[in-house]
Amino acid sequence: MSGSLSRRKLIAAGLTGAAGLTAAARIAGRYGLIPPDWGGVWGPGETLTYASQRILTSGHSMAREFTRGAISKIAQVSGDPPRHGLYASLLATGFTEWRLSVEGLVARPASLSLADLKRLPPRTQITEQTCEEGWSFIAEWTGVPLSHVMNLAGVQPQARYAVFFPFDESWDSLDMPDAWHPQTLIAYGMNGKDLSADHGAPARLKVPRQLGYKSIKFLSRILFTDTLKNIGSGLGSASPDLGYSWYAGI
Ligand SMILES: Nc1nc2c(c(=O)[nH]1)N[C@H]1C(S)=C(S)[C@@H](COP(=O)(O)O)O[C@H]1N2
Ligand SMILES: [Mo]
Repeated sequence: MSGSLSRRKLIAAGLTGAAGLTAAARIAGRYGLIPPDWGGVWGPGETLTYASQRILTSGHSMAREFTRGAISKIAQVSGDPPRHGLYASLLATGFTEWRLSVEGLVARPASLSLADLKRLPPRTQITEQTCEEGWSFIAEWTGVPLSHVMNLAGVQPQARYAVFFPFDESWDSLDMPDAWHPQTLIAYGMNGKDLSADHGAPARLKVPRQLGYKSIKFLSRILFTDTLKNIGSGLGSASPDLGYSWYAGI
C-alpha cells in the first residue's frame, strides 16, 4: 500500500468518531504506530494522537529554535534533586565519580564520565521547555546529541526504545525516531553554565518536541530494548501511572 493512501486513510478514520478510532488503531498497529501505553488510561485516543503525529511529522521535523534575546529570565524547576544517597554524594564531589551507563541492545556497552560526554561533538540549541502544569521557559541547552552516544555504543537494529533512568523514581522512554532526532540531547549545560542540580545535573535528556516531563533529569542509565513490557508497569514511562500519556508531542 502506498504511504499516502495509508496516511489519508488513517486521518480520515480519525475524523469519523468512535468507529473510526478502532479502524485507526488497526491501521496504526499494522504500521508500527502503537504507543506502549495504548492499553492505559488514554486508550485508542492516545494511539490516534501518536499515530497522527508520527505520520504527519515524519521526516525530521524540528522544534522551533530561538535567538539569545528570547531566553527567559526565570527558569522554573519541576522535580527537586534527590537530597540523600548516591546522588547527594556524587553532587558533593562535583560528579567526578558519576558515570552514565549505556546498556542493553548495544554492541559496545559504555560507562561515560562527564568528561567523556564533553569530548563528543556538542550541540547548542535555544528551545522552549513546556511543562504539563502550564508554564514554559526558553533556555539555551548544550549537550551531546543522543545519536552520537547511540553510534558510539552501536545500538542494534532490534532496539525499539531508549529508556532513561535517573537517580529519582521518575523514568521515561523514547522510540527510535525521537532517540535519533538531531535535537534530542544529553544536555550538560544551560545558558552557558554547567547544568545546576535543580535543572538535572550532571546531565539530563532534552526532548524539545515533547512536553517537559519526557526530559529526564539526573541521568544515571540509558537502556536500549525491544520491549517495555517488563519495565515498571509496562507503559513505557512513569507518567502514564500518573495520568500523563507516554507520547507528549507538542
Ligand atoms: N528525574 C527527573 N526528571 C524530570 C522530572 C523529575 O521530577 N525527575 N520532572 C520533569 C518535569 S515534569 C519537567 S516539566 C521537567 C522540568 O525541568 P526543569 O526543572 O529543568 O524546569 O523535568 C522533567 N524531568
Ligand atoms: Mo512537567
